[in-house]
Amino acid sequence: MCAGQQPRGLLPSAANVLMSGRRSNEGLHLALTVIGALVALLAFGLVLSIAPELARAPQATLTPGGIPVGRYREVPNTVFTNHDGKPMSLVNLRGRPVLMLFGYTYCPDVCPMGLADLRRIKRALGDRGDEVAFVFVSVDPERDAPEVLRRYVKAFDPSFIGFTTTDMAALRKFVYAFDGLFEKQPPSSDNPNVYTVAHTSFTYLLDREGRWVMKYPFGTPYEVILADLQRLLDEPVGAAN
Ligand SMILES: [Cu+2]
Repeated sequence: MCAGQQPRGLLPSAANVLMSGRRSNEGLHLALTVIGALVALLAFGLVLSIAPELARAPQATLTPGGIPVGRYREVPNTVFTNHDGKPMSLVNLRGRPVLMLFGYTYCPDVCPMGLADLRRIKRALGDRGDEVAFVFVSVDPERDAPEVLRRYVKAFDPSFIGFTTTDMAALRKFVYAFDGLFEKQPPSSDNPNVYTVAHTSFTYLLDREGRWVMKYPFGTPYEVILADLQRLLDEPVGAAN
């Protein structure tokens, strides 16, 4: 189950709603609808509050729909284990814009939909698709071993990259740096391996220099992200300095 971005203080109560709603599908759906509405309101409010800044920013030509971040935020150089079991960080992807998602391979809904959109974007880019790095960062390292991640991300596209780490503190720091959250939910049965992880469902766009440029709420049409990405690809290297 995937909750959207919530202010930090709200997540535990949202998680409680989800947990108590698990007894009946109706309650669950209501909870998800309420969370969806909150996310939409929050995203709309953020867009409104940032709009004047967007008009002055160098990336003002980016398509409305995403939320500009401003390219000044520090992005941690956290070293993950990639889908091949090798150390890798965002630093290794410099030179290419990055589209990134947080999620987990057992996710029933949001992650498969988000990755399917990344595949649409990759295909729409044609040959230029290879100039972009598509990264899926696991928030469920317990189950998402590199081999599991590899099978999962490669099923969407052979070029997709999976990141995982057993260092939970480092993972939290990384996700928090993107204003993200994740929270493992209690198992729904006696089997401790059957559980969901509530997590932020934004798609993140980084430029060639590894600077965080935009974030897109879940459900943003992939064409919006594609258009921003194409503009980034057309930027001369170092243009946004
Ligand atoms: Cu998910």
